[in-house]
Amino acid sequence: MIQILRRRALVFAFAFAATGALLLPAAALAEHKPADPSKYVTERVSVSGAVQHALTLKVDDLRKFPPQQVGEMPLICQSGANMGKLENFKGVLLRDILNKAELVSREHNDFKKLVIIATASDGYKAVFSWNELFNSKLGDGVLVFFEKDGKLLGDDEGRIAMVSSQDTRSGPRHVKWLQSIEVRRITE
Ligand SMILES: Nc1nc2c(c(=O)[nH]1)N[C@H]1C(S)=C(S)[C@@H](COP(=O)(O)O)O[C@H]1N2
Ligand SMILES: [Mo]
Repeated sequence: MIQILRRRALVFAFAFAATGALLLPAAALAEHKPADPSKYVTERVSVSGAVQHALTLKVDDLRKFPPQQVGEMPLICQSGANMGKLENFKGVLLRDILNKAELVSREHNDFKKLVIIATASDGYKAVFSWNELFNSKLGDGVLVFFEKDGKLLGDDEGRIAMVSSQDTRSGPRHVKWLQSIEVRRITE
């Protein structure tokens, strides 16, 4: 009897280890490249929170802002790994979008407390501060983009994405499938 139980325990242990070995690499892969990216594709991005005018922008609405074109920039993961390049893409400044939405400021020091949270449809998030976007050169490189090589963005990151092109490691704030931009006052 004890032997049978031992054998069962062994079988369970093997089954557990084998499932783990299969699931772990799948989970690691899914973190970067989902099997079916089409379910994450976003057709519009919302702008909400501490703004005078909440916005919902489709690609055609984004085309109405002053265009920004980037020839190429390196994509470097948070780990330091080289992920290749982002090339020949077109977008608009996140700053221009926020200016259209008009940030809410009730008193002189409110802007310093604003954070801007970019969220993707897979739950991925990146954060900016008001000072980064409006009070530093970094803000000149923060783009919401929607075109590559003159074409709409593919399912792997589109139709709307974002990048902070002057970041040392540019992967983390390359937000694929951008869904929302939320302005929050950190004391709230
Ligand atoms: N929506 C979303 N954007 C994301 C990610 C993600 O998981 N979801 N991963 C980030 C990371 S960690 C990197 S390095 C870059 C490049 O990823 P890629 O090579 O899969 O395009 O995308 C970034 N943008
Ligand atoms: Mo990354």
